[in-house]
Amino acid sequence: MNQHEKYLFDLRGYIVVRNAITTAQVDDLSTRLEMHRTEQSYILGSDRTVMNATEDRAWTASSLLEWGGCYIDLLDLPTIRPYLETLLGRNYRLDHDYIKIDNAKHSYELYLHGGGQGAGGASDLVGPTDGGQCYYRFSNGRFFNGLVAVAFELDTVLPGQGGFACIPGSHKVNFELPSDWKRSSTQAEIPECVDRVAASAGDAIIFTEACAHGTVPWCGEGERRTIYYKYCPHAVAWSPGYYNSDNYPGLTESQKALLMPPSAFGPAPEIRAIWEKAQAEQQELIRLRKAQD
Ligand SMILES: O=C(O)CCC(=O)C(=O)O
Repeated sequence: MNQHEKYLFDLRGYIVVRNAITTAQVDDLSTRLEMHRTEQSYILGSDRTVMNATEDRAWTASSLLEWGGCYIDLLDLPTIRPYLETLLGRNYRLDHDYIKIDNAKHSYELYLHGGGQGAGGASDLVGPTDGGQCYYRFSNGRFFNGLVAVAFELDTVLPGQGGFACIPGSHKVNFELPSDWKRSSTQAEIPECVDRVAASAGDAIIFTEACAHGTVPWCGEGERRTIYYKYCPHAVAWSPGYYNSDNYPGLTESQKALLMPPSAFGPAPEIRAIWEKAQAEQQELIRLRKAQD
């Protein structure tokens, strides 16, 4: 992450990384998405607040990682890793992943959520407790973020069509977002202080969840398909469900480390051993339950 990018991220709460994924990677991600989506789908994967069936192995929920190919590669991409290391420190983890599709059929109002230091207010989608999970600060020469989102664009989003929006600088604000600015059902209603971010297929928008953000109501002809991989410092958890790296064969050690459940100790070998024991016990429980049926 170069000096200009650090400056812009600190100033605005987001940056756009151009060509973060190649055309071949966009094609692979796109092909796998089209294989899995249905007429109705506009969100795929999971924010991991919804568990699958109860017989699932160890606390797991749907994940785009099940689709394999470049969905696995996105986990630890060389073009993105240096940004995550700078913004989160060395020990960070993937907390959740999903895809959102904006088109004429599935267009949303802009709902600005997040906001540093609890600025989203008590009713905020991501800050209903104290807002502490949406933290952002820079001190002792480094960034601290409670959640960093990487939004990979599979389609080009031109100015005026829709896409990612945020109030630049709101990750550092000390006042609650005025309630009449929270929701805009049309583009015309969007307050002037909101940045609407155009991007090309293959670009990644990296933003801190502490920046008040949302999606511009879609006015384009085609659609916008965006993949979100969201990362936390190791001791932080947003989702109640954790990944189980056993579900995704062939992962590298560093990919496995990124899927470790949260703890203050990061993916240390002794912590991994505890998690492996928990998984094994869960497997045993599933086996015993099946034997009883
Ligand atoms: O990229 C967007 O449309 C905004 C996504 C969003 O609101 C979120 O990730 O919480």
